[in-house]
Amino acid sequence: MKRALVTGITGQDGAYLAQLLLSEGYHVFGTYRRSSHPPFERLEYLGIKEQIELLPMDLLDQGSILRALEASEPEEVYNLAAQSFVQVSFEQPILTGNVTGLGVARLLEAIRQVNPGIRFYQASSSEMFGKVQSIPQDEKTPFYPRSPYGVAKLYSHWMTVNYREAYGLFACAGILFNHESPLRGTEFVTRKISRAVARIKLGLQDHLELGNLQAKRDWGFAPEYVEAMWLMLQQDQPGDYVIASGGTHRVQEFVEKAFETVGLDWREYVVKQEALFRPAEVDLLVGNPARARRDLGWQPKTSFPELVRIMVEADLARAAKEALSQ
Ligand code: NDP
Ligand code: GDR
Repeated sequence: MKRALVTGITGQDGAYLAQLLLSEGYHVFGTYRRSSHPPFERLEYLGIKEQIELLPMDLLDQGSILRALEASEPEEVYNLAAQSFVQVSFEQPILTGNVTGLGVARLLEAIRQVNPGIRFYQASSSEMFGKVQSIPQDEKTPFYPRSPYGVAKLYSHWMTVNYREAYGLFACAGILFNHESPLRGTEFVTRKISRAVARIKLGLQDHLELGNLQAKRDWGFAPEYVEAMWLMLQQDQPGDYVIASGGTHRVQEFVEKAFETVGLDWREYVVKQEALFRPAEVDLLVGNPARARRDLGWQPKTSFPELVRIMVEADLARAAKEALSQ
């Protein structure tokens, strides 16, 4: 039985990746941070919590990283842990740098020490392209991050490349564009919208506050994107891959489609809130996943309208339960 350690297993991607690895017959270990409130909601939603061996670990604490590696003895490590919210990175740039940037250096050092034969996946991000230098973006596009989060991800991206080149680690960076699902955190724009649309439809909320509606993102479906992570670690050679849908849509289009799904006119409910605009914005992202298609045989399957529908329907089911409990 292959053994894998997933950091950030309590997040959106961690839950879907754990589900995939279990279906591939892995013994799955996952790390969580101590919290005053149980953080395993997503693993419970997918009904897989009991099949995962959970280990306490914080990317700020070197000892806990070493202990998680020693306890799990993994062949593969997927590093999904991060302070991942761009907006918060403007408020907490030092914490974001420490977790999302330096945290990866801590993990790479621990792998080098414990077992340099471990295959390593790093969750790099399209946010590293920031103020894009060419359209569409691929593995050769120069980076120009626009937030403390993007800068921290760029550091961890280059550390992953450097440990591959300097020490021969089998280290891969997946440069993933935005990917969404019913398990997306509620502060990210797609889930904020799908949740609000469902709650407005059922009379639980009366409006939705949003910031910049003109930014364009390349949105895909998260369960498909975690497959690409796994595929990267199954190749003969390590490498970096752009994972994207290849399409791009304005935030406003997501809003329109989501309200349309429940037969409402978005203009009656959406309120612009200046505080939700970012000090520096990423205006346009659109990826070219040709390399992943060629080398990994990976391609996106879920269209933009399907993605919106999946998310709104899942939130309608949740809102119906909420309405019943009131
Ligand atoms: P989430 O925010 O849903 O999950 C982040 C995970 O990191 C959570 O499990 C969180 O734990 C954990 N974490 C946060 N801080 C620490 C810490 N100090 N030590 C250990 N663990 C910590 O992110 P996603 O699942 O959406 O994304 C997964 C990864 O992929 C992230 O690194 C993200 O930056 C990156 N990424 C995501 C994309 C997307 O569109 N979703 C696109 C490109 C990259 P807790 O539950 O306790 O908060
Ligand atoms: P992003 O995702 O910053 O691309 O990072 P997010 O959903 O937060 O923002 C997307 C775009 O929507 C605009 N926007 C709003 N965003 C939020 N969160 N809330 C709002 O009310 C709102 N109104 C407008 C934003 O300005 C932005 O342009 C995500 C994260 O998952 C990162 O971890 C990951 O690396 C990147 O995707 C790829």
